[in-house]
Amino acid sequence: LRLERMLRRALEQGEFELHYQPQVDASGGGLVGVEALLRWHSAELGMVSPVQFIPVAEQTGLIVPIGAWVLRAACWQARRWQASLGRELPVAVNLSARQFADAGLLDEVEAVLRETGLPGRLLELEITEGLLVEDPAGAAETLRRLQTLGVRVAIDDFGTGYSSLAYLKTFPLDRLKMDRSFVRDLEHNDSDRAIARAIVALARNLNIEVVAEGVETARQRDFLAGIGCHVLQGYLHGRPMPGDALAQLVRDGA
Ligand code: G
Ligand code: G
Ligand code: MN
Ligand code: NA
Repeated sequence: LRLERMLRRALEQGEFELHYQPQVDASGGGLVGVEALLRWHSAELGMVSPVQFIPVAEQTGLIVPIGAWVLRAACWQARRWQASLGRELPVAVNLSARQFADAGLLDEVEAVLRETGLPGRLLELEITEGLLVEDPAGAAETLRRLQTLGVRVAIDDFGTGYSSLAYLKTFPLDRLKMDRSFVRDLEHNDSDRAIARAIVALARNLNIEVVAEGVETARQRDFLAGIGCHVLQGYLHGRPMPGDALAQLVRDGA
């Protein structure tokens, strides 16, 4: 309850900030986009991890206004990059189940794109697989409408939830993010290598791009590039960083 009150205040006081983690092309290594990750600098608590406050925000429903802030801030940032860097940098935003189910989501996305002037194709929404399984009909309709806005959709943490492989062909999905639990032990674990290969093969056959998460070593990178994974994200290529730092990275040649 205390945290709920503090989260509400955080939104009013501007204590939230977005950091952006690079996503690079697995074959060339160039920057192809970023994932926006929420940070909370609490006046009282200091830095609080989203792992701690996102669940509270979800339980209390505060994730809806917080998520709306995230969406707007990320789109403005991508728009500013487009203007200042002279190049397009797609931004991926995490959506919680509650936001995805919210009746206002589509109007909100449409309004933010209009307000910022960001082309829909430069916005990607990350959702988890569970939410497709829970309400397939509703999800299909929401995804279809997002697609008409040009907004891309990625399945986050792929392979950890209630997977139904059937939904991969049923829903209009653009990307699949291989969960970092499969990436972590790639060098030592035969099963993880087999799973990674299978995920990439499946996605490629369905024309879905694969992003590997949590890439920390050159060996993981080389293996993933070798099996045909399209995009890599992880500390090897960059930690989540403020928008200005990311712009500097691009100016330095990323
Ligand atoms: O960046 P970090 O490792 O601290 O993120 C931890 C978790 O918080 C991740 O699972 C990530 O998806 C989630 N998260 C980060 N930012 C957001 C956000 O803006 N919205 C939602 N719903 N989840 C987020
Ligand atoms: O659940 P989601 O994929 O949205 O979470 C992304 C989270 O993963 C963020 O909290 C981010 O800080 C974290 N992360 C990003 N790259 C790495 C990495 O290379 N290793 C580890 N352990 N975590 C990472
Ligand atoms: Mn994510
Ligand atoms: Na993930």
